Amino acid sequence: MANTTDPDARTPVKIHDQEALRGPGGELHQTAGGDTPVLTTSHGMPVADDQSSLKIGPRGPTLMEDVHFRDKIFHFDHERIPERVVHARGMGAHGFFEAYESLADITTADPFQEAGRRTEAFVRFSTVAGNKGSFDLARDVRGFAVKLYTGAGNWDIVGNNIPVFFIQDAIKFPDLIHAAKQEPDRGFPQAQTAHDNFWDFISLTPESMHMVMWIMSDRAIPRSFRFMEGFGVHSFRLVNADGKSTFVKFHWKPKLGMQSVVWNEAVKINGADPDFHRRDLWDAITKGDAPEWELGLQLFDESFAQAFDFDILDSTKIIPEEIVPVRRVGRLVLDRVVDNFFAETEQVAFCTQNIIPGVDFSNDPLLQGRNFSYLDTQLKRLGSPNFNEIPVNRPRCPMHHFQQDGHMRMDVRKGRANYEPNSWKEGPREDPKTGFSSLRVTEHEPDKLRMRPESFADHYSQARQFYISQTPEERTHMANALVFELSKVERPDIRLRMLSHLQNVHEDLADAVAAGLGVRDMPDPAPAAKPTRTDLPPSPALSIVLNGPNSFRGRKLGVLLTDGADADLYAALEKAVSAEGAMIEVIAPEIAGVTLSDGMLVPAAQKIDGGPSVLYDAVAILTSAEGADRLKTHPAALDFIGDAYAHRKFIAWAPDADALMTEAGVAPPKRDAGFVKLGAPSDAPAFLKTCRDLRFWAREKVIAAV
Ligand code: HDD
Repeated sequence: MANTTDPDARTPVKIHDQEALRGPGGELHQTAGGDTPVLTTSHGMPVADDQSSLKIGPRGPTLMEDVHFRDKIFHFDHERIPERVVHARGMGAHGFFEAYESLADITTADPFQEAGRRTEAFVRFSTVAGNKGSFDLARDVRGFAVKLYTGAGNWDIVGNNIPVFFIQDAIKFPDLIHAAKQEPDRGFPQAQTAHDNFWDFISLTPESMHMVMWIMSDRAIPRSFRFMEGFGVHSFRLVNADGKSTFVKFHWKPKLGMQSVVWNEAVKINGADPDFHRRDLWDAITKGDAPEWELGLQLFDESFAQAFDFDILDSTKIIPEEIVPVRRVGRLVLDRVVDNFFAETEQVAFCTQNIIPGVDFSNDPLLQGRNFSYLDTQLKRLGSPNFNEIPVNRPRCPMHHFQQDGHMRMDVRKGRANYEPNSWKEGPREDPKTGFSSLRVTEHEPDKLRMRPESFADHYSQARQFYISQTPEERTHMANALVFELSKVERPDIRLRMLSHLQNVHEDLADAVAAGLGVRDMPDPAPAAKPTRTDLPPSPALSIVLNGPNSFRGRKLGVLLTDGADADLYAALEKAVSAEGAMIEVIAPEIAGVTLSDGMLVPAAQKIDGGPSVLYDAVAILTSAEGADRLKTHPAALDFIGDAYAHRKFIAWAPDADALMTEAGVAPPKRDAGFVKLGAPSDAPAFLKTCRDLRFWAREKVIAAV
């Protein structure tokens, strides 16, 4: 029997009879009264007092003997583990993959053996360059790492939201990442590539030009993890029961369609809500709006690989969807948030080398290098070769092997034999029928050497193809992004070197960037290993704007409300938003909310200073005339409207908000077709319909791109 502390009364209470506290399995449940468990040390010893350390007298020195104090501080001192060397900032969620059809003719991979088969999944999204505590809206690639807990072991598809990569060979990865992250002498800039070292490396690495087009496009500033594509990047192989191999590229297609923010918005979101993407995923899942992606496969054979214009082993190239269509074979649903961020999102360990029977690697030199790096990094990060025993990493299928011991071993294996073969008739045996065997491939490479194949030499043609596949607005955003980034570069020679590459990509882009940088004498084009092909047609699948969702579903309307606002209008908006499957959030002068014209109190989600319009996909200004008058001198209210206009958002407004709108700089000549006047409640559904276009891009012709 021991004493413990009642957390409310802070008076010692007696633990009940220990026998009565045993659960069905014989385990001990210590309680501090009712269902409240007793605080214990990490060794399970009940704690009587957690408020003060043990001292000689109330003002005397602390004693070494205070084992509770030492246990607590010891554990705290060791709370941090090394953050990921890249992709440090991320957000994970649980869910499942469900196959639409059997792909047994193509692969023996477990998730695809029958229509409707569900495979448990964990996904972690991330940025690449920033540290763990950096902001979400960095201009950066997003990681899209999927772990499928299949019946034949864990299969990790460790991809990004961009289908190509900066470099062709993994040996250049440390150089790329060193150049992209903070400069080593000063330790900044954080979470951005807008600095000399990055552009120095890039401008000396022509193979990165295709990827540069993608990261300078709106793909690098997604509105939400829910609205972005994912890609496995490399060519992999699927292998069927006859040992026949088919090449495959993996795509994740968001059911909600693609959407990005504009750069000026991204910069402001980072200030208003640095956790914008994390919160968005958390909110959507906890509200029951589980995001979904369809798994798409681009399948092709050896003869296509031979005939294709580019090398399918080169990760700086895509295969346009117009050439090899994407076959949608299943859906990924994320329907459960993590219980504990560290235990799951932080400790999840993705490894490209985690494949299963029916899947195999290609010779892509980037993939081959990754297959070493991921295992190695998990040992450093998680500290033990037993990281597979952490719940989030643990395969859901049975595991039988002779690996043993090591730090933090959890499994207690029984038996005498820990080797194979053995005469004890103990332990598992290999199975040629169901076990993984590498595809038998005849390699035709006679020489051991360090070199890139000639077939990897075209660095500009697909970069150009990406650029010409964008809408005019998207092309302008790319030029602006390059101007922004290169304007942060201190050395003029680096800026000029980039311009020399851009000329090989597209003259219009080079001219726009030169103009934006104020460069008067265009440098000569960079010497190219292969001339840029101008015959590659645009690929509409590469544009975000051309692949919009035609729905406002999953998006968020921000409604600026004041006391006295028209209750019928607000009710109609609420109804229209819910009919569209979207979300609504009220922003008000005070967080307690507003009293509408009918006397109803509507609580606010944000006080206006903390809820700028950058946090919403579209906005409505529903003020009373007095409310409008009051907000006319409120800078956050004026910014709310002015920014929504500048960021090409759809704006609904009640007639009583007229004067406030004018004060915010959007007087009638500026009220283009992106504005919808809510004259009557019946106008609300029409406004939501308008919002399906997500942005009013025509405004970009009137005001400079942001
Ligand atoms: Fe990587 C993490 C994606 C090239 C080495 N990578 C990491 C993550 C993603 C990617 C999504 C985060 C996983 C998570 O959420 O835990 N990486 C890619 C893609 C690449 C790529 C799509 C190119 C196609 N990576 C790449 C190369 C190397 C690495 C060439 C090294 C040779 N990547 C790592 C790493 C990381 C990592 C150091 C850091 C943390 C981790 O692995 O678990 O091993």
